[in-house]
Amino acid sequence: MDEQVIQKTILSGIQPTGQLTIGNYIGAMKNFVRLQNDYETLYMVVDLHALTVPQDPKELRHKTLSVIAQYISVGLDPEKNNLFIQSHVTGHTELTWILGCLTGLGDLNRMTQFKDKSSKPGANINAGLYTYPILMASDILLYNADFVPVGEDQKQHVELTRDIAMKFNYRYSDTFTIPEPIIPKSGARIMDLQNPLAKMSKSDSGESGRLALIDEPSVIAKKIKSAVTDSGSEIKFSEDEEKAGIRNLLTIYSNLTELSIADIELKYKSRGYGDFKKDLADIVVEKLSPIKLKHDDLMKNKDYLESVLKSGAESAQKKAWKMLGKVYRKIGLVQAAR
Ligand code: ATP
Ligand code: LTN
Repeated sequence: MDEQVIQKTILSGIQPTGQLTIGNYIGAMKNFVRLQNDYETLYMVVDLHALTVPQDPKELRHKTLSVIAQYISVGLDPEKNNLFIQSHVTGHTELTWILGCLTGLGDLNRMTQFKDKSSKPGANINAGLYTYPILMASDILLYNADFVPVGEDQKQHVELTRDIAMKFNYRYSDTFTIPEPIIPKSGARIMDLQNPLAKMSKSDSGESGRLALIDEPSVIAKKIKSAVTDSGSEIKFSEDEEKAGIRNLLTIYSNLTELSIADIELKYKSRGYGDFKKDLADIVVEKLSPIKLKHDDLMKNKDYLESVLKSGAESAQKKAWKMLGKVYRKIGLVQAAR
């Protein structure tokens, strides 16, 4: 008899809140690509999460498709991965309600992302921003994901997901898999090029602080050239606060070339920031140009993107219904006659 190999499940999502940055790539997407061959993988565009900040409807539609195109452009094979849009699958918001009834306000109050986003001047502090982590927990638990590749800033949300899952399992018997985050050792928090003490973010960073995967090569070169460093000149990785700029650039360099920091330091031993930045710009352009070309091409082929999304959502929906049915039964909702 053939032995059936049960693959573990990987799941992650990215918000269509702007153009994907090199931070999203190094912190999360590089791992999405690396893991695609050995696991059952589900990668979503979390459009419902994006609604926690005001969105222009037309732009949101465009950005959502653009993220799917960028998933494929960085190397995710639609034949091997379930690529889909969160709102295409029924179950995420239903489970959010159920898990919300198990989540303490104290837990939500501890979430640093909520504290950061709601303390920004002029922030639109809505209930969605507050309950955001419960929707994320539903995304993960609905598919019994074993591993969740994310950047450092999402670690706390995955921890909350684990707590919610354990609470449910304890109260209603074993139901959910307890997920674990997969966070890269280097590059889990790429910083803003203009303010290297803040995270590079696709919606919060200014234009010159972030490198978009689909930036034009000339724009990339300009942004790297004007990246904030310090008055020193030595290319050296240091934890000192004033060295945050060069430390960030070294991290990007190392992640795109797979050279160790020590090797890069050696290579630039007697050279200055100018030389280093010029080389880094070439490296980033070489890495991102094919991604941009492929993305631009895919965006002209909406029929193809729609076919990818259709099959991704169909297979995700089957899993979601199954899990939601199980949860409904366990908590005592009467099964609907069909
Ligand atoms: P927003 O600015 O809208 O909050 P974002 O740029 O922070 O968005 P998300 O969609 O929230 O990006 O994150 C997608 C994935 O990319 C998550 O796994 C997140 O941890 C990771 N990520 C985001 N920014 C960075 C960064 N600067 N460095 C490393 N990983 C990052
Ligand atoms: N909150 C995440 C995006 C996200 C996510 C998920 C990540 C929503 N649902 C499920 C992993 C698994 C963020 O990066 N801001």
